[in-house]
Amino acid sequence: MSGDPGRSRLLTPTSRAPIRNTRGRLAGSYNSTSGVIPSSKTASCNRPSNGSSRHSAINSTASAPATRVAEARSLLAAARRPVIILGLEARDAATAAAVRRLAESLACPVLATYKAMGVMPDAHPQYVGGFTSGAAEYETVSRADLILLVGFDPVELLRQRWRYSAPVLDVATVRHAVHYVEPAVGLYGALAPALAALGVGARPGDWTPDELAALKRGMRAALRYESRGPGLSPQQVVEIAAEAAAQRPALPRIAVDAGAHMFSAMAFWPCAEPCGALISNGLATMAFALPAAIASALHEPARTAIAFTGDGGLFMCLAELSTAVQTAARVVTIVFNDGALSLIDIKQQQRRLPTRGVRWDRPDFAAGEQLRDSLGALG
Ligand SMILES: Cc1ncc(C[n+]2csc(CCOP(=O)(O)OP(=O)(O)O)c2C)c(N)n1
Ligand SMILES: [Mg+2]
Repeated sequence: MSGDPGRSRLLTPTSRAPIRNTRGRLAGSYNSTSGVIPSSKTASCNRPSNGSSRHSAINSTASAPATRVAEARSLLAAARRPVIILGLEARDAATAAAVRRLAESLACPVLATYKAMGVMPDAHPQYVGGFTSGAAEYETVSRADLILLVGFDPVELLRQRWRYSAPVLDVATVRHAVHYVEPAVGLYGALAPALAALGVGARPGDWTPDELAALKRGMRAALRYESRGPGLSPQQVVEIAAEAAAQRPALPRIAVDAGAHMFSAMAFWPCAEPCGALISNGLATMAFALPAAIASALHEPARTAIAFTGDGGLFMCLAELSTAVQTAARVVTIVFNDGALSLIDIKQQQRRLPTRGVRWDRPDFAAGEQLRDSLGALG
């Protein structure tokens, strides 16, 4: 995985086993949330060059009224087992720092939606895992007596019943018109000052470090996926890539496509900073990862970007390999080449439908010398 600038790399894991990671939970999916749950704002990632953020427009909005803050504080003070769930609005640097301070004062577990991954680094002992409106996080969230949503935009999740009875404190830039849950208290406006205000007098509750570590281990175990055939499992591919990436001076940013491979990429890539993983969650379009990785590489030319993509997603935007070469973008493309639209294949099987239109003969992308050489990429 040498980061030879100007040469894009195309890597194909050798797995012949189709990806069947149905234990990973479905997040928002194409056609299922779009148009149903409107997103009022889309937060942007920080510009690393000067630390400022396009998100500042949101953070310059007025703070929540003092009476609301007092209500929120007393809700928090009464809680012994709060849990923090981060959403996409929390990705700017000021909010990420404020989240960390508050979470550490409370010594509570923190979960994050896909787009918010890295706001609390994966390696932090209080970060237990992803929140995808699925089963993996249930063990943690169901133990909470207060759920603190921070910058949580409902566009990211599938529309389904909210499973928890604990009161919700919603700290967001705006009150989202359609939500999964009616909050007990909502603080709407600038996030970082609201979090700082909540932190005044905040103390650790009843969670213990051992309990948090066990919950984190349990969540990772629930997302494990062993290879069932010859070759590497999707999880191994991601872990091998992460090991190689750890040798780089700066951890590459990843961009992840829609599909079954997404579950392993998001669960097993060590995300260390806000926007360290780019994903089209919510609308969840295919063919996102490669162009997003190119954009990342052009934005930060010294930093490698990795596109994790399915073969279906890569086929949709194959010409972008040429863009990567011609713009000298430092991009590594890792294709989960299973010869299928696996996520849809799985859904057909779950509904006992005949397999139709979702499988094809696997091409050998990396050994496809004519394609590779004609693009000027490395295999
Ligand atoms: C533009 C677009 N069309 C259709 C879909 C629905 N969809 C979601 S995942 C998927 C299959 C993706 O296949 P592939 O890229 O090979 O990834 P895999 O599931 O095999 O890992 C499809 C068709 C979508 N998300 N976006
Ligand atoms: Mg596929």
